[in-house]
Amino acid sequence: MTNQLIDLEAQLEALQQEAKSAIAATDTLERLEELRVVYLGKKGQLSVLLRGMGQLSAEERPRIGALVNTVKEVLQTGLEQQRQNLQLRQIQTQLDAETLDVTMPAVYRPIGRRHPLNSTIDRALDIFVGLGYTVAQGPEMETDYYNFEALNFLPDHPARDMQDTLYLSDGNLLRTHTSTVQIRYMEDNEPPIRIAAPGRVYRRDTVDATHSAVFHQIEILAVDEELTFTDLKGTVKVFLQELFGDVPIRFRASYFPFTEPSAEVDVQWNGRWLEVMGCGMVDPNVLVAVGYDPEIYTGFAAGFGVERLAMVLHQIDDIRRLYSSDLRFLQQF
Ligand code: 2U9
Repeated sequence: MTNQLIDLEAQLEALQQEAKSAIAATDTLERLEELRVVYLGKKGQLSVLLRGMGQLSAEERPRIGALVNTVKEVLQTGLEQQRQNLQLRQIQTQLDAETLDVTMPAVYRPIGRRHPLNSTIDRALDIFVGLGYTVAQGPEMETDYYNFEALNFLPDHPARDMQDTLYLSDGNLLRTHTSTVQIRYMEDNEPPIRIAAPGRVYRRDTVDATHSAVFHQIEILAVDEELTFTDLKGTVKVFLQELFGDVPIRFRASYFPFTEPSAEVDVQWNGRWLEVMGCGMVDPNVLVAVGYDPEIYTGFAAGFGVERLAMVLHQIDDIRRLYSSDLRFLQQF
C-alpha cells in the first residue's frame, strides 16, 4: 500500500467523522443545506479529496472509489436523517406555539347595556312604528313661535313665564315640549300624517325626586280626515297595553292649550292609579297655524314624559337616579 493511499483513506475517514458530527449538530434546515454543499457539493470537500485519486495506481483506485462511495452514502443518509429530524422539530414547535389552552382565564370584556331611558324610548317608538307612525325630530333651541304661538298659547300664558321657560340671551328659548317638532313637520307635509317625536326638553324646574330641568318626551300626532276621539282612545289603549300588559286604564278630562277636548290618562299599576300621559284632539287653531283646513282635517295628539314612564315601569323612586350614571343602579336593567 502506498503512502498516498493510506493518507487518502485517513483523510476520507476524518472527513466522514467531521461531517457526521457537523450534520448532527445542525439546528436549521438552511444550515443543513449549507453543509451538504460544503461536503458533497461539486466543489465540496469530497470532490477535493477525489482529485488526489489521480496519483494512485490502477489497483488502488477501486479501493478508494469504494471508500468514497461509502463515505458519500453515509453522509447522504446522515443528511437525510437530520433533515427529517429538523422537519419534525419544526412541526412540533409550530404545534406547541399554536396550541389553544382552553383552561386559560379569559380576558374580561364587560358587556354594556341600554340605559333604561333609551330602552323606554326604543320600546315606545317600536310600538308607534308598528302602528304606522314615522319618527320625527327637530331642534332643541326654538323660537317663541314654534314653542308657544303656533300651539295656541295666548301671549300671557303662564308657561311662557321666565319662571317656567329657559330663555336664551338672543331671544330664543330651549323647547319646553317636543310639540315644536310636529308644528315644523306639518308646515312641510300635507295630511294624512302620523308622527312620533321623541326628544330632550327643558323646563325651569327645581330638581327634586320627580322633577328635572332637562327631561325627555315622546309625543305623537295624527292628522287625517274624520279622525275622532275614539281613534285617539284606541291608539292610547293599544300603546299602554303593549307597554304595561292588560291593565285597566282611565281617561280624565283635562286642559292643554293645544288640544280640545283634552284628557289625562291613568293606568292601574301595582294596585294604584298612576297618571302616565296626556292627550286630546288637536285644537283647530293649531291646524290653522300650519295651513291645514280644520273643516276638512281633524287630528289627535298624545304626549308623555319618558322618565316618568321608566320610573313607573321599573319602580324607580327618584328621577335623579336616571342621570347619576351609577353602575350599581344601571346594571339592574
Ligand atoms: C301638536 C298638537 C298637540 C301633545 C300632547 C300632552 C297632551 C301631554 C305632557 C305629558 C307629561 C307633557 O312630559 S309632560 O309634561 N303632555 O299631556 N301632549 S297632548 O299634543 C300636541 C302636540 C303637537 C301640534
